[in-house]
Amino acid sequence: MSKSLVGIIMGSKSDWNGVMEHCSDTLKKFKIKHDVRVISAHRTPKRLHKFLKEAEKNKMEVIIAAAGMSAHLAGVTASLTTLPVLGVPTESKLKGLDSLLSTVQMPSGIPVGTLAIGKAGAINAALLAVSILSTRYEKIHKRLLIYRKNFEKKVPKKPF
Ligand code: RP5
Repeated sequence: MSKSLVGIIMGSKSDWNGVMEHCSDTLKKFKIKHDVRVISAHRTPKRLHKFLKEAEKNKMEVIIAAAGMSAHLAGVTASLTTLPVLGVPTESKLKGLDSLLSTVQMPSGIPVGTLAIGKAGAINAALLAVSILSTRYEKIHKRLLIYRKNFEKKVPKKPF
């Protein structure tokens, strides 16, 4: 599998540290090749169009789009492609509530699979991408089953 199966795009470099880096790290744990780019729906719309053209040409399979504040990146991305788009709202001065609502409140017709705000959402977006890919790639499915087994073991049986 040498092509990038997943694309991670984010509205700003400021979405990387402590947030989207965890999305990338999670995909790395599953040995899933992915592209990481700073692309903003409003600051760099041409970059978004070019990226999606290449993503479709290169048969990318899932796109993860993270943005904060007026976070329309995931929605605009979903409107321009039929690939599944997972949205990660990032934190803001309003604690990410603005980003969450901008990402999740898509009118019917163009869906965005929206995850939690910040780091948890970034990790879960990667894990959801892994689940999507696992229906097609047996190797990824096996890695996901092992991950789940180990994950359960890490949960303590008692709180003290
Ligand atoms: C959004 O605005 C970005 O996704 C980021 O979360 C937020 C702030 O961007 P910067 O001003 O830090 O570049 O477009």
